[in-house]
Amino acid sequence: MASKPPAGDPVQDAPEVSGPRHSAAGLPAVGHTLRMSRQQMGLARTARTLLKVNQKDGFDCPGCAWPEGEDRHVAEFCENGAKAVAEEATLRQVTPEFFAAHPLADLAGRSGYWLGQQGRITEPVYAAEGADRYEPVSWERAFAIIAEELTALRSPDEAVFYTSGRTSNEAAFLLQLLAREFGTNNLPDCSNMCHESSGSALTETIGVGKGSVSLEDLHQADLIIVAGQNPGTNHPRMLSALEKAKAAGARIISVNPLPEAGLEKFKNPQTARGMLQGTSLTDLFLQIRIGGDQALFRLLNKLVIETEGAVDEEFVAEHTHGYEELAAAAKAADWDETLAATGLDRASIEQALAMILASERTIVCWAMGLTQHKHAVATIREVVNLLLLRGAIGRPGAGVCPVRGHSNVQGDRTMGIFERPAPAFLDALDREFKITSPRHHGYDTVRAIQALRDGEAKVFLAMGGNFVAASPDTEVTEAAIRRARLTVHVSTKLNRSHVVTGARALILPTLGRTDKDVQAGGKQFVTVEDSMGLVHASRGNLRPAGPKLLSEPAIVARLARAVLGEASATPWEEFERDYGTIRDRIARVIPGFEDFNERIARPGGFALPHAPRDERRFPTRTGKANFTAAPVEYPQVPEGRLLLQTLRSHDQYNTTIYGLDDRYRGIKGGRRVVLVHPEDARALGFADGDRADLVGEWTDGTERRAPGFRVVHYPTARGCAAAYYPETNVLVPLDSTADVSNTPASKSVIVRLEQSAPA
Ligand SMILES: Nc1nc2c(c(=O)[nH]1)N[C@H]1C(S)=C(S)[C@@H](COP(=O)(O)OP(=O)(O)OC[C@H]3O[C@@H](n4cnc5c(=O)[nH]c(N)nc54)[C@H](O)[C@@H]3O)O[C@H]1N2
Ligand SMILES: Nc1nc2c(c(=O)[nH]1)N[C@H]1C(S)=C(S)[C@@H](COP(=O)(O)OP(=O)(O)OC[C@H]3O[C@@H](n4cnc5c(=O)[nH]c(N)nc54)[C@H](O)[C@@H]3O)O[C@H]1N2
Ligand SMILES: [Mo]
Repeated sequence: MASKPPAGDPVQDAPEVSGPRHSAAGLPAVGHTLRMSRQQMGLARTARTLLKVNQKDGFDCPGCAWPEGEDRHVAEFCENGAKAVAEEATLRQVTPEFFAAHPLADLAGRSGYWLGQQGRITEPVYAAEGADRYEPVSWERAFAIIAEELTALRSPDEAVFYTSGRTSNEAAFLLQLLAREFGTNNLPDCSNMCHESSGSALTETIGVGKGSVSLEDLHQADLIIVAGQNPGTNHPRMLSALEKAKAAGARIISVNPLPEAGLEKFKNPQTARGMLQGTSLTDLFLQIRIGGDQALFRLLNKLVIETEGAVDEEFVAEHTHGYEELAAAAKAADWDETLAATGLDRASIEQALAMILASERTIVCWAMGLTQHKHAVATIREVVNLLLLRGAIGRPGAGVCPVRGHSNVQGDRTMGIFERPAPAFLDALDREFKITSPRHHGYDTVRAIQALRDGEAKVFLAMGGNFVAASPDTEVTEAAIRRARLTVHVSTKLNRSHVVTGARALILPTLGRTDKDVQAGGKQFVTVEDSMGLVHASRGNLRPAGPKLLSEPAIVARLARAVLGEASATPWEEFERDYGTIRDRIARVIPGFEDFNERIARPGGFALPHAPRDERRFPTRTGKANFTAAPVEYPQVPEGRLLLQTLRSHDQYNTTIYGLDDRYRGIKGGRRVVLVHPEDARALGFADGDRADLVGEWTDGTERRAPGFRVVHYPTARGCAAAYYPETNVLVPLDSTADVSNTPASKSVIVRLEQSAPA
């Protein structure tokens, strides 16, 4: 059976609203999954792919970075993982005829949803300077165009190499090697907009910028705090782990401005009982004001310090630094101020404290609700303070758990996709390849946009992702990209970044996770690292969308030969032939990957070392785990304004829109909605169903507008609002970023509502 043709555009955005659900998954999720998959892939391909997701001989789910675990069911898939697979494995195709029929001006008027629904890109295409549309181009010519522009630059630092988080370890390693041989550390990635704040906070406090727990730890925990995360939609398989932990007696606190369905109740589709009854997950819901988490954790830390016997003194004495400083700062924490910052009541904070004190083994999980604020790094450090006080790190059932987004975003960073690489990494790279890597730092995402805007960067190449839609300040970012000499996108599917281009533009179609990858050296596999530092192989098994697609490692290897030419002693051709030879080099450059090829051959892969987790060793500057005592901050919202968070619906993967519903929040058929507490909305003069423009107010006096939203009365925390990304990225000022990590503060945008002009 063939796939169904995509729906037409313009997409009708007419949301219907029925209020939040109280449980996640269950039968509707299974039905929904199968329907979407069949529409994209047909029946046979649906069965073939869904049976291979996250199996030991299968491919890594491109959905999220949650680990697989030992007890894989035959159908170890979740609704949103299946949607990610269907989106990639679709039989719909974007061919040269498509580009002939749709000039750039036409494509620029289409929604991101429509672009994505057109299918897999089948051939490289090129838009010459001044051309009105993309035309087919040979791979040789495409690489020659890139080489021509790159070698014409005055400095290698005028080039930017962006990476999204689906790129395999092998491709990522080659890409950073190419950038550094070429002479730049301009390697921004989606992580700069995502968990950079976690990496910054964890590196400083525990010495390793990654989470310290395994799935087994979650199963053994007494208490799991889930703060600023919506796993029911974004990490559905995490719900099984929470369910298992609960069954073993764990308690769960969720800290969130929104009551999220998955955290309330989980109906496990893998068990009959789960389907019928479901498990209530959250024991205590702290409905916090946006940005109030640092204040909350600071007060909790004060209360822990003041409770006789609550601090793990042995751990603190032996393994930490800076306790006195934290204790002094915590003393100043104040109930009234904390209640104002958090919007919580005293009784619930006391209840949280009691649960923390009753727990021997505590884990804190978090995601974008903590990382995308001005004071995000300070907030995450405060979370670490709590765990250090309780000695809850480096022992079973306890630790930090930043839950990553893209399926290999953590691995890409391990491979050296980083604008501020450690000198030791560069030393090892230089030794192995006999090159001299630049030592000065490169651009992160925000700085790359500023450089493009200011004419200081001229070539932009993206290994996946959707840079213009995912980045903040859409109008500024689009204008910045349009100033580039050349934009290049290595992509599977069409998106907005392909139609907002530099003077010259290339789209290079590539294999995805589900595709079979055969090179001169035979069938290849790639490797990925999940959110818990486990490395394993991923093998696609589907026929690619066409004979002209190249794999990501092949694209980088051929590009490197075109750009670096004879000057490069790196065996790029060999790397393309046989990815095992790339892994041999990774094994020699990156600690933890010794005997990579041998260890990856074992079913299930292997775990990377993590000093705090494995040996309670903290490789920080002080040689100990560091307490920190940043001043407490929380957003100050002027009268008549709301604090807007920009978040994901249930039917999207970042900028990829699967559909127009957000089932768990009771929203159907549209995405231009703004969720506001009924009393706040009424006070501002908006009834449920009214139409409003969101007007962003930034400290420099500039205003940004996102027009035409349906106001939805919704039980969010008071003073707060929520609307979907990327439609609201126009509202996030480019220089509204987190201190230290420079992550766009896309969860704290001050807005006012204005009556929309009649349509
Ligand atoms: N299906 C699906 N899966 C995905 C993705 C997807 O788009 N779709 N994206 C992937 C990626 S790249 C990532 S990074 C993750 C993102 O995973 P999440 O971080 O879960 O994604 P968001 O939708 O941004 O949700 C943020 C959550 O934090 C809450 N929150 C907002 N502000 C605050 C605050 O100030 N304090 C607290 N305590 N909570 C707050 C919001 O109410 C919401 O529940 O998911 C990954 N998985
Ligand atoms: N306002 C606001 N902005 C945000 C966020 C937010 O919460 N609010 N979240 C931020 C976060 S957490 C993230 S991670 C970023 C996401 O930023 P990105 O990672 O840049 O964006 P995605 O939408 O995930 O990219 C989707 C595109 O990737 C391509 N693609 C998919 N699979 C593959 C593959 O296997 N190979 C290649 N080469 N290409 C592939 C497809 O062409 C697809 O259109 O957005 C950030 N932006
Ligand atoms: Mo992310």
